[in-house]
Amino acid sequence: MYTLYYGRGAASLAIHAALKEIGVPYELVAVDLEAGQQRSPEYLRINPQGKVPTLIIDGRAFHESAALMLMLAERHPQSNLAPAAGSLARAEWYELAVTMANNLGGNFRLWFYPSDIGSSEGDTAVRSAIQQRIESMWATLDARLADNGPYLLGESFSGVDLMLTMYMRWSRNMPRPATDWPALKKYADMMRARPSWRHVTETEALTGW
Ligand SMILES: N[C@@H](CCC(=O)N[C@@H](CS)C(=O)NCC(=O)O)C(=O)O
Repeated sequence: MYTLYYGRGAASLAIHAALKEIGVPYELVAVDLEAGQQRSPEYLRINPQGKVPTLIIDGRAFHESAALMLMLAERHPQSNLAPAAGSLARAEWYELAVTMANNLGGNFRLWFYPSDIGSSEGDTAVRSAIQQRIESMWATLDARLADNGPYLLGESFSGVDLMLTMYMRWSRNMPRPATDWPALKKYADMMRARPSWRHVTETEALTGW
């Protein structure tokens, strides 16, 4: 049994959708980030960094959304989360997961939490640099999907599509959201119609996609 500690629309979103895709039983525990529940002594005991997600697997707590996606794919090889272990498609899948976590994950963290580096939303130079890095990734991924879609791995859906959809959603209030790029817009429409995505959207009561 899995237990996912999640924040609405947060980095837990892709893992929530992945659990739904696998079809295993899981429990959800909401962490109210706005109320600061992630810094409560109880939560810090299972996640000393005070962040979501935390996934409890067989009584042990694990963190980092990309790592959790990798773990779930490994634990459920029959699921649609990743291509066969050892295949070149799996190698490509690892590359995509790590690239997105490093680039989009890192830059979005700075976008939403500028105080991590002693900056603020008013620091236009830093803000614009982060925005450019994120937009450059959208351009790369847009070209990839236009050339060889409809999914990141071409014909087959996989867990990295849940990661990308989550990151794209986070850009919805940015000056140029991911959906400004045509292939990404088509991709978002397809992914948002996916039953697992619709399920997490409803369960987490997300608005504004
Ligand atoms: N690299 C981590 C990032 C986790 C993260 O920054 N989560 C945010 C929500 S998206 C969070 O917990 N924020 C609360 C806080 O930092 O106080 C992951 O992908 O799991």
